[in-house]
Amino acid sequence: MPDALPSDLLDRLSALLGPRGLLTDPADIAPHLVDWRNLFQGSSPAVVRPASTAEVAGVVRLCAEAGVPVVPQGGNTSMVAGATPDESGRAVVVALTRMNRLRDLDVTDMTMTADAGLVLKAAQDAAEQAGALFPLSLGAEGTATIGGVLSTNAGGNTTVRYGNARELMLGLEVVLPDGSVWNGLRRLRKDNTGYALRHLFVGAEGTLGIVTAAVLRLFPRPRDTALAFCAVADEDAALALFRRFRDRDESAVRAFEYMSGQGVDFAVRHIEGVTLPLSERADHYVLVDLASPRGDAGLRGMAESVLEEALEASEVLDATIADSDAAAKKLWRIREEHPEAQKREGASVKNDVSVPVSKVPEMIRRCSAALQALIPGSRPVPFGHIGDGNIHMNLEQPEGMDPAEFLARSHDIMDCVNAVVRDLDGSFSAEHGIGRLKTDMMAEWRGGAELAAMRAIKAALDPKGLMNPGKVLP
Ligand code: FAD
Ligand code: 2HG
Ligand code: ZN
Repeated sequence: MPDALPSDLLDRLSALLGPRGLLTDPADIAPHLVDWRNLFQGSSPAVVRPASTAEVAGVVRLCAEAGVPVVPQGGNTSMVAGATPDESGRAVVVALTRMNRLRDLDVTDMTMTADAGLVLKAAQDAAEQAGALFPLSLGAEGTATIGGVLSTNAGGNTTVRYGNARELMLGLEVVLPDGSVWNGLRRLRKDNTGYALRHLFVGAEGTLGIVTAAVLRLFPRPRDTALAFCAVADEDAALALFRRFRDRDESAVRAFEYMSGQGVDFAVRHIEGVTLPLSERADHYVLVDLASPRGDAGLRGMAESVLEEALEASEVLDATIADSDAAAKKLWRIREEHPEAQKREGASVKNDVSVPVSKVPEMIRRCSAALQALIPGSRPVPFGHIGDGNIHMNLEQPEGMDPAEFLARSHDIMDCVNAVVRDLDGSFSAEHGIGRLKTDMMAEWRGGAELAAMRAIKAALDPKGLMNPGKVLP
């Protein structure tokens, strides 16, 4: 429906971007209008695909002049429909994926400067080719972009060691809502010069401007690694094992992931090539990923010795340590395929929550019981980043239930989990953000002075409210 745009805007966008930079055919636009979870179907007359910062600035300026909203989009893997336009058909989607250059990489500064549309995996590969490490790692890394992971402040598997995306960023280049360009691509470790503007845009989910490039931190590459897949007695045992490894050598714990028996069952059932690596099924598992830049760190020996202690303490029931890179990848797939396996099993509701690490076992147990009481036969699938206190407290529909009937209970399910999480001083969104899905929770959780300050920031930078409207703020 191109006539949803003011007359001549399309012509001006076309003149600015050329044929490769502007999509108006509904078939070409369609994949950009629906979120990864198929929760929201948006509408838009055009998707623009700028190839440079100047082109992004030009698009934003033209749209601002015409009063047309813009929706930044990277790999479109948002779990909360943050990159999906609304149904009005008024917004233009700005897809950043043609901006995928690595601008610079410096192993003395240990930084790289990348376009926002560079895919996360490509950034990891570039760092590795230079003999370094860009540590951010998540299941969507083959599709998610640098602009997307920064705009959601993505966490993922290595937060426990390296921090969230925010901690991995030193500088940004941003096109502001009026079309002006802020070049903050400074690669400085020390720079106390007023408000840390760059941090405003991290986690803003595209509501304050469009990130066009970023300076990212690099780390020494691992020279010794070890990966163990363990069956553990219960949630407390999972946490106790985390503490054992952390006490032995905190710097070596690159990832520490919890999985329930239910989640692993789904992965084995639905994902080709995924098998249970232990002789007996268990109700609780963890994946322990150790890495050190020291070639002589002896991590396999360390893993064996810690696991031995934990076996004696009856925390660990059984364990296997990968004996090759291929075996390690296979073990990681059991964890990484959890979202896809859950999708294939049927309808599910996600609860990306966090609590203080010490409260994780209680949170999982209380939420699981409350959810099963709420919807008899439903199947809790808690999994994720236990070392960060961030569990995906997901719920799979009862077998045989109509998926639509189950999804109609989504808000009850989220409320049920959130009540426990609130009681334990946690957060209703640990790493996926707010997007469109969770805006109605903001007033209750972040109301008062906090939400008022957020609104003031939004109004100052985007007075016309054209930058990803309807996201984050209620
Ligand atoms: P998109 O989905 O395109 O956009 C996400 C948000 O950022 C939207 O609000 C969008 O408007 C905005 N945005 C995108 N690019 C820009 C830009 N250049 N400038 C300004 N705003 C922009 N998240 C985690 O934190 N941890 C995980 O472990 C994790 N695992 C995942 C596994 C799977 C299988 C999937 C599908 C998703 C997972 N996610 C995870 C969700 C997630 O947020 C990301 O995959 C990633 O951060 C989004 O990147 P993207 O490029 O796809 O962004
Ligand atoms: C992960 O950790 C992602 O795999 C997705 O954050 C979690 O599917 C989910 O709920
Ligand atoms: Zn996650």
